[in-house]
Amino acid sequence: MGEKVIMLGNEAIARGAYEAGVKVSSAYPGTPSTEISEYLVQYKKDVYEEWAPNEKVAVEVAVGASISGVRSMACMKHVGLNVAADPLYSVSYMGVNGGLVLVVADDPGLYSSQNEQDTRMVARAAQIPVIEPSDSAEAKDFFKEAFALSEKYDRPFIFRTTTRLAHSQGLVELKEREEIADRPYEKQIQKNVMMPGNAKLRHIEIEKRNLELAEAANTLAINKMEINDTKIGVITSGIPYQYVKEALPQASVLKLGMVNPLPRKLIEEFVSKVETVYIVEELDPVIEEQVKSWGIKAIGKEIFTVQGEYSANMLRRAILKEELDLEKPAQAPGRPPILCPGCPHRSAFYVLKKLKMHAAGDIGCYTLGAVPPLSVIDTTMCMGSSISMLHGMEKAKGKEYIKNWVAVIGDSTFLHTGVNSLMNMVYNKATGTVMILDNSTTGMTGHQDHAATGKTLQQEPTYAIDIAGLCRAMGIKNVVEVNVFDIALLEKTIKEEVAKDEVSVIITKTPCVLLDKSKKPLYIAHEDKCKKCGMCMKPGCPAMTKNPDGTIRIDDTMCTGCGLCESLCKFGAIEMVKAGE
Ligand SMILES: Cc1ncc(C[n+]2csc(CCOP(=O)(O)OP(=O)(O)O)c2C)c(N)n1
Repeated sequence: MGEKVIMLGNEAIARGAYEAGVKVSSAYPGTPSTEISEYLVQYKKDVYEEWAPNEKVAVEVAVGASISGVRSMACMKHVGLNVAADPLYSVSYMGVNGGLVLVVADDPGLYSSQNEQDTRMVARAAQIPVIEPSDSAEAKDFFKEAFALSEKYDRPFIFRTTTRLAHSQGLVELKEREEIADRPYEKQIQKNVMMPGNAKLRHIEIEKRNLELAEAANTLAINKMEINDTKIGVITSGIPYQYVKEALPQASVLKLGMVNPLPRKLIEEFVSKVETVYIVEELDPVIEEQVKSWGIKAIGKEIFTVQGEYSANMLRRAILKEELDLEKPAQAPGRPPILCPGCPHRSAFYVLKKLKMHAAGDIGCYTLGAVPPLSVIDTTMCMGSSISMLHGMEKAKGKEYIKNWVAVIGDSTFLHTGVNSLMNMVYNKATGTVMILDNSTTGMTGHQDHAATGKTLQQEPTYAIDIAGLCRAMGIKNVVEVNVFDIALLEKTIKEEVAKDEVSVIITKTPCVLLDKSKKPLYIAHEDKCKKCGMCMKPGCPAMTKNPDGTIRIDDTMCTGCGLCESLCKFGAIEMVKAGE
């Protein structure tokens, strides 16, 4: 018996990777998948792990490692799989050499995402097998199983998790690392060069492999039938299995560890043993539609939602028709999301608002520039899109139309996909202004390093991409770097750059306030000097409040000493009281 420890789902996946003998992992951060790579660092002696600039690159790195003969993986959130869709569909044809598993974390309930897409749909479209664990122990053990199956059937696998699994803890039994010998590399043009003649043959081959796998799924231990009371039979997988066991402890359950392809014979056998079949799956009716297409009567999305997370109570209500008169848990007061006190993004948005600018926004902490009191951002769609959308507006309406517009993008997002959009602006003779809000980190997902921070995932020093130099290398003449808290200079710079009939890039290089742990100055407001003009309140800093008489108070437990309020006060009512030591 190995040691038993409590682990987060993400931690257990990292442990599973270690135990499975994985040698290479590449990832781009994305909640709720980010911590897998961070936990992997503890195994750096045996596993190489890295941050890639985006998910497409991460998947390609993992495919390269697999072809060379080692077990490899890539991690991402669900929308990251869209970025990696191009290699995904083709590696499906190619298959693997060393086992290849892509961890993809879905986010039912949209805790931290821009949509609620279901990775199983993408996997089915790309004909990629999917394994889904229900708790931390399975996260580790099924992950190892995924590598064995990947090699046995020559298929890349997707390991699907959700926020609830990634961020819940459970008991895990540790095992030794399997020492997996590297598979020999063989030059196989037909398998690894996806040009039409080869791909046609591979398509036939993978259809065959998937059928074999679907047959094998009927007897795989990770697909488990639990026959109890046969009045109700539930087909489920992943985290919803836990809700089923809590709400319907007497019911019979078919718990699927592999959700693509489905084990048809096993499902038919299960259905024959029970009276009423329910299919309980969060998000899309992926299992349900297939099962019903086989002529099986089952109840699914007629009574369950396709939105958000499920719960045991929701199942009690829907299946048992229980009128649950539950005491409402105490509600915390609503707190709309806001930028942290001292966040450099606030200063940038304050100036943009003052200039009555519109911004094509992007994904990151700075998306909060869309909400009051800043309300500068008009659009946010997906990573990298701000720059290309601004370009589209200009091409639609002409250069004068975008004179009061900028694109706003973070440093990590710029390197992820923004850089391609900027190339497009230069190439296609755009005149827009792009603001790169460079806070020297991937802030939104919890401070991951990236290609311009000068540190690797293992915190080793490395070459730091020079973002300004990169923009200049594209031929952009107007590349200006500004301290974001120098609001007078920033205002002047924005006015000058948007007036130009050429592409401009303004880089506001000021580190994320949470990165800099040094002691900062503190500011206080002098009530006697305060004229209640409200200027200092405009940027919406959470450290600033009004006294009952309308004068200003600064909460010294929240103030981070950025000085934005002081620079806005014309009456000397805000003063630095404690300089950094
Ligand atoms: C395709 C994709 N991958 C990952 C994410 C998760 N994610 C959201 S914002 C972001 C990057 C934020 O960093 P940055 O652009 O530097 O802005 P900051 O949050 O630091 O202001 C990431 C990785 C996502 N939403 N979409």
